[in-house]
Amino acid sequence: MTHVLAADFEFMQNDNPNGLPMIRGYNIINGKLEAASDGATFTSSNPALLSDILGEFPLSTKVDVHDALKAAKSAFSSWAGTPAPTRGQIIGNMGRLLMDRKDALVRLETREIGKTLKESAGEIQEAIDTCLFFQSEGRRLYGQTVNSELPDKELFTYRRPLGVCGIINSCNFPSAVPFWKMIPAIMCGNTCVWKSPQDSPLLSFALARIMHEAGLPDGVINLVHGKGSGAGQYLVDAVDEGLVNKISFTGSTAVGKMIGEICGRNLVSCSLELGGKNPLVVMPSANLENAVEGAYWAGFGTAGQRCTSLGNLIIHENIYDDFMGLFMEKVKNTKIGDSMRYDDVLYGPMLSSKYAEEFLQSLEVCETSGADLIYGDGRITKDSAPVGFVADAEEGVYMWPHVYTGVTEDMDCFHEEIFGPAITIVKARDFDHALHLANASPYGLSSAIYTNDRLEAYRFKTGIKAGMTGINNSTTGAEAHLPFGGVKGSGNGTRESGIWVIESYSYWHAVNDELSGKLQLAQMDVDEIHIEEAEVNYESLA
Ligand code: UN1
Repeated sequence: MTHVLAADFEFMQNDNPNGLPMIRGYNIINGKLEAASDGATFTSSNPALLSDILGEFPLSTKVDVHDALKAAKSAFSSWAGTPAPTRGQIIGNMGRLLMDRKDALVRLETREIGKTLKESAGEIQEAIDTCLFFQSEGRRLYGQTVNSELPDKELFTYRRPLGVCGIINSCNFPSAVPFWKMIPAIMCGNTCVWKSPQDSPLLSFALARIMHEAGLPDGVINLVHGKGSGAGQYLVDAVDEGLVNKISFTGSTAVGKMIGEICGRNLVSCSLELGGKNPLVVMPSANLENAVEGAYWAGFGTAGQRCTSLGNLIIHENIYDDFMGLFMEKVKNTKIGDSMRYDDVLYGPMLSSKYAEEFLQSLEVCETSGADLIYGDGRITKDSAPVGFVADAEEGVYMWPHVYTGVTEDMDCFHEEIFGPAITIVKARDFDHALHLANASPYGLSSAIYTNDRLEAYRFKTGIKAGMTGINNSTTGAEAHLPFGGVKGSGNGTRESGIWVIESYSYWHAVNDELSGKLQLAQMDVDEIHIEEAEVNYESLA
């Protein structure tokens, strides 16, 4: 039970082919490094080089998750009582430490989940931006003074923390998204149990250590590793046991609905950021080169593994052939490989073998829907690789980019999210048809339109049902100080980021202070002012 600040990383014996270390990882409970109560472990491997093992981590038991919840509960009152500007100062320290260690964290993120170095750098920056934003929010966290309807009485509102927050995120944004959740949570005075994603435990372990180095008191953030069906489920089950005051989850719509049901029956608040089938519309007035760039990046950047990645590409029939000519030229020349070893790759491997398997299964939906596969061949192998592939196919889990055309609204693949490098293309007759198609999936996370017709852009912006819309931009790339989230099947209406997220981690406390020294009844003891009608003839004015 060593304190997290008193120990360096523990290196393990390994056969990693790239000479990179293997780490013994721990849960962090009440500031102490802890193994699983039954000693069970799991490993994390590099999806670009599966024989490179990053570390061994506790497969947390129910006892471990409950220990973490107890630690969060006992740290709560002292943390909630810490002045908000001091909490903000610790968050600012976290941002500065992340800046100092950015290069190492970027390489680690790329090694663990296969994102390109450029994208990992963008993501660590998003975590830094979040810290810098909320550092000064600690000096605001405003309430209001409100006038009373009675004399000698004052009204106030205060933001109060909710208590113990269960944080569950997915490994596709393993640094920005947990920071989107935990930074506002702790800024508001809550404490957290963070169930780290199964496929990015080393990055979570490094980030949680940095949070402690920044001056975070023990027990304010407790890290538990493990599987969604293990530690994640134990954390959600604890809502039924009255041990959790808030769940914040980013992941699939199916799991989100299950969490929403459990929280709902316990009247516990939950933030749910779920799937998307994000539409991008291209209209005839668009700058086609720009639209091709945006659609290509939205579809295949991050190997299509963002919640905001392009799903349905909706192209007006008058420019369909021109657009597709330019678009397919780019798709066919996509550079794919391990960004640690090759420069300028658009995307790397899938996040992990699990994501690769699930992606291949979801491609079957496109096949059985009857969509036309015009490009792509599943997993990249020695014998089947696109021209731009620059890695050794056997070493990692790489996928072809996939393009399906002839997709219509009645097909399952029009409605289902495909988490990976595959887009479904739909032809639109006119603007109204394009808008109808953009609204026709069960999701409503992100959306985009390329047009140079201002009225069309306006009608899209007002007619689309989505949490986010890009005009002449891709579906991805939300900034850290705008509200992030969706409607319909993409979430329960809560938002991450910016000032809006504060609503999700605090409740409003209305306080009245009666200074008159007597009982004054609201609504009943209020002075009534009567209308005194004058003898004036307004009709005579004109
Ligand atoms: C996610 O995929 O869960 O807007 C988050 C974007 C990123 C965040 C994505 N800033 O694409």
